[in-house]
Amino acid sequence: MRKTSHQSDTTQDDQNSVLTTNQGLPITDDQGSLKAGPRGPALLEDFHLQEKLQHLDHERIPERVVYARGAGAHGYFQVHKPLGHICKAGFLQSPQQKTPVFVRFSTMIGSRGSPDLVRDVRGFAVKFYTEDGIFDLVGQNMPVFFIQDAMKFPDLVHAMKPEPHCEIPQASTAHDTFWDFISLMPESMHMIQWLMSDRALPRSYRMMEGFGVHTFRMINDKGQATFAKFHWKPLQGLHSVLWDEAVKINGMDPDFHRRDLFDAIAKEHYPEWELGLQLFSEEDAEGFDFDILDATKLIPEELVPITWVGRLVLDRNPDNFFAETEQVAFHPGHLVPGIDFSPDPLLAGRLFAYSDTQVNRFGSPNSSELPINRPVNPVHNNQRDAAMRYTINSGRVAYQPNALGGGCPFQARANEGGFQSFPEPVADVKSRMRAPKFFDHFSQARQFYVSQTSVEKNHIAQAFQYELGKVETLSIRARMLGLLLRIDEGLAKTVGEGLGMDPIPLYDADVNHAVPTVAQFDQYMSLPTRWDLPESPTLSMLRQPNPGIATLKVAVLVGNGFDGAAYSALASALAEHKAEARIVGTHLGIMVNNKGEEINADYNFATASSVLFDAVFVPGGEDSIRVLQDEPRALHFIAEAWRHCKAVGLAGEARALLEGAGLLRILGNSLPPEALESGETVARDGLLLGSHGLQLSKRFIEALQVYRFWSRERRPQPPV
Ligand code: HDE
Repeated sequence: MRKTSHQSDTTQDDQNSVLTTNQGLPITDDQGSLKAGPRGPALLEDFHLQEKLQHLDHERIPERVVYARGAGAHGYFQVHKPLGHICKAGFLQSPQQKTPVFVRFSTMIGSRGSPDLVRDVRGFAVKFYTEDGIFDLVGQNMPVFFIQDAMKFPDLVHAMKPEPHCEIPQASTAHDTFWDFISLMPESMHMIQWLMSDRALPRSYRMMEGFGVHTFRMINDKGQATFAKFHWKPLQGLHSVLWDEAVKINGMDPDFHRRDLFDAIAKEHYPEWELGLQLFSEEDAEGFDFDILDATKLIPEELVPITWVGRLVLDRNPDNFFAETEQVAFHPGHLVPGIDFSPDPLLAGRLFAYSDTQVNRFGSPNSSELPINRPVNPVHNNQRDAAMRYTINSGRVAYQPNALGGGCPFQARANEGGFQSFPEPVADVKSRMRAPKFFDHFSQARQFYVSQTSVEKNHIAQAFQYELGKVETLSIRARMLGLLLRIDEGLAKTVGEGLGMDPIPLYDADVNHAVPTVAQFDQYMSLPTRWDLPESPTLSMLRQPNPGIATLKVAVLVGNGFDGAAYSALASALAEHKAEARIVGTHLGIMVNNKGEEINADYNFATASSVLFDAVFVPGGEDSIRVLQDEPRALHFIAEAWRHCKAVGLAGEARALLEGAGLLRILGNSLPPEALESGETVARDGLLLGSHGLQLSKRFIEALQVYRFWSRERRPQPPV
């Protein structure tokens, strides 16, 4: 694989490195400033102190106005089969070719230091360093967006960000200005369904889908165009956490997603995604009920199936967060020959905004020269100068046409790899109107909702109850309930119950709350909901198959004297499936098992919590269980894992913990008494009991594969 240019810029101090100033002057004392005597005033001539302080004073650049919080990784992309018949892009032609990539995942709403597990859409931006230049696919983990037209983007962002008078709340949509805007913006209803779903709380960046959102065009060698929508499917499975977990993870480990990505790559569990394309023609597009230029709509897979065309692998962590993840600059307008835009009016605005925002972030149009942003192929043009120019262009010619420079650099012909915009015919009257199909704001929102399992529907309703419950202005809540009525009556009612309000159809709601403009807006600007759209199972996360348990983390709770055999059986079964056992001990350092063997604890009960793990297992061992029975944090750990519907394995004597964890009361009737006495493996709703190490581990792996046991949500819960 050809190295990307930024790899050659990495420097590392070795053991012989001597501390120098930025001018290369070796420094003898870096511990104190230069003073007139030990107690004397500091001297102005201390250039070393000045240089250090000045550098620190300028170490921050403006964070991204949106998508500021993120994490990135290097990797490569490989196509499965040549795609020349659809797209002539060079990097899509040879399965042998590995194209280097840098990927940055992010949240949209929070600032750079905000926690990872906030309810939000996640950015999924991929920079391909192709031989024909940079291609940026700047997408997200939801296939639709809040708005249809770039004109509304600044309004959306202002409404969504912390309120300007008090800068509250950080990284949350649960406040009045956001819902005020949304309740007056029926086109956002589809995205809002996604945002209230568990998709907005991914378990890991590695376990979420990605979408290019807009319609793009692919062009083959003959100049023929096909419309395309981009999809990324994670091979690690598609998982989310519950809201209750998310809130707690933000406290226990605000870097949960960032750490998870970094650790997985460091352990060589390289995350992978399949790249998929939904390909369709102009005629297909005309037949759809929705407009393919409307970013608030998706194309159901039942209508246009996905063709899986390649594989993305992330296999290298950045060496330096700032130089790579913070300075990477994406732009949807970075294209290569073979890929072009559609005239989506949201995308059009993006084509201006990204280069503009980067001048703000870097203070210069030269950010394309930063190592992480440089293409791997050479750059030749007549652009010169500006702040932080690194390239030293020799010669006196910086214009075109020229004879003094021999005419260089030459324009490339299309058949020599030159980019040519797709010659789309354009002839219409200038106006700010939208095309008619843009006005169906509710049908796909409903289709998304009805395609969810009942568990997912519940979570959506709970999310609305929380978000709207945080809204203080009653008329905003009422307007939102009115809009929800147009998606699903049951949803509107359930949300209303939580708010103590009856949903009222929008016009009445508006009359009641005296917001007449909304009634006008709604009446004239939206088409009625199509109640008959069929379910689309791929819109539901839980209806998708679970590929395996690789990289899932199991907490193993132990005190000294724990059953070494039960632990070893589980640890090796997990390792066989590339999942991990992590020891949570009554203390850090060495824990001793019932055979006198020693094992290092990864966490103690102060540093670990069940929300950081995918499942919990407790080996038996009388001494260990006696201690754990008296450790409220261990009992809470088990009860909470149960409450979050995770697999819970209690080996041998560990079944005694059922009572302290409050589970015996809940399960009493469904567990035959002999199950508690005998060593036979018993499995109930993801609770595994037994004394036979191998048998129990096998059942535990099966439970981990199921991942969550949602029926528990309908049962009484232990008090945690
Ligand atoms: Fe962005 N967006 N965006 N956006 N966006 C930015 O660019 C913008 C939109 C997305 O990891 C900014 O360099 C406008 C849709 C991601 O560095 C800014 C509009 C989608 C990232 C900007 C949109 C995205 C950004 C802020 C509507 C999903 C982070 C910093 C017209 C397909 C990329 C920056 C990274 C970042 C503008 C809409 C995704 C301000 C004007 C739709 C993943 O330029």
